[in-house]
Amino acid sequence: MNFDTPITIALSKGRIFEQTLPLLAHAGIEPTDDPETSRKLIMDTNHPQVKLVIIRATDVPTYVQWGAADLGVAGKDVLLEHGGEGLYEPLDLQIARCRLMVAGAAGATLEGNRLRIATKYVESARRFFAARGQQVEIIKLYGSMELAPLVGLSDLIVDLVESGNTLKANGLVPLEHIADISSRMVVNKASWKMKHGTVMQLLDALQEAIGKAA
Ligand code: PRT
Ligand code: MG
Repeated sequence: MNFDTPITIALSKGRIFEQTLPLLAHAGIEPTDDPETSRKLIMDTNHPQVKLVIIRATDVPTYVQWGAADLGVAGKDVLLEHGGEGLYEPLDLQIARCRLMVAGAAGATLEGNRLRIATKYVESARRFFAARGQQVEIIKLYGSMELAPLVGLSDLIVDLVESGNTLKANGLVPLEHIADISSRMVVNKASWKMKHGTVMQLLDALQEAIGKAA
C-alpha cells in the first residue's frame, strides 16, 4: 500500500488492539512496538506515513473528533455514549463483539417505577428505558457494575456481556438485550475530506480483510 498522506490511527490496548492488528497487517501496516510491553503512547509502524496513538477506549472518539487522530477504532458502546459528533463511522470491523444488556439478580424484572440502574452506559440506558416509557434512576459507575445489585446500590445493571461468565460468577442473569456491539472504524470529518485518497485506500484494505476473516 502506498499512502501519500501521513495518517494517525487511535487504538486502545487490549482486545481492540489485538483484534485490529491482523486487519491492519492485511493493509500492510505493522506496529514496531507492542503496547502491552512498551510505554510509548505514540507508536511508529513499518510505514513511515502511518502512526498509532494508544489511548483509553473511551477517549478514542474524542481524539478523532478533534483531529488529534485521523482515524480510530472504537466500540459501538463507546460511540453510543459519545454521540458521534464530528465523526464518520464508515466501517464495522466486526471485532470485539458482545451485547449490551440489562441484567439483575435471579428473579429480578424490568417492571416497576423508579427502578435504579447502575451503569457506565448512561446514555444507552436512559434511551432504552425511555423507549419503554419507563422513568428510571441512573447511577453512573466506572466499572464493576455487577457488584451494584449485590450490595443494594441498584435494582438492575446495564453492561456488556460476552460469554456471560462475569454475570454468572456474581449470581446475576441477563434479562433484556439492548444492542449488539462491535468495534467500528471512525474517521475525523476534515480528514475524510482532506485525506480522502489515503483514508479510502485504508478502508478498502480493511474491508477486504474483514471479508476474509468472516
Ligand atoms: O479497561 P478500560 O477501562 O481501559 O477500558 P474498557 O473496558 O472500555 O476497554 P476494553 O479494552 O476492556 O474494552 C474495549 C471494548 O471492547 C469495549 O468498548 C467493547 O466495545 C468491547 N468488548 C467486547 C468488551 C467486551 N467484549 C467485554 N466482555 N468490553 C468489555 N467487556 C467486559 C464487560 O464489561 C464485563 O465486565 O467483560 C465482562 C463481561 O464478559 P463475559 O465474557 O464475562 O460476559
Ligand atoms: Mg475493560
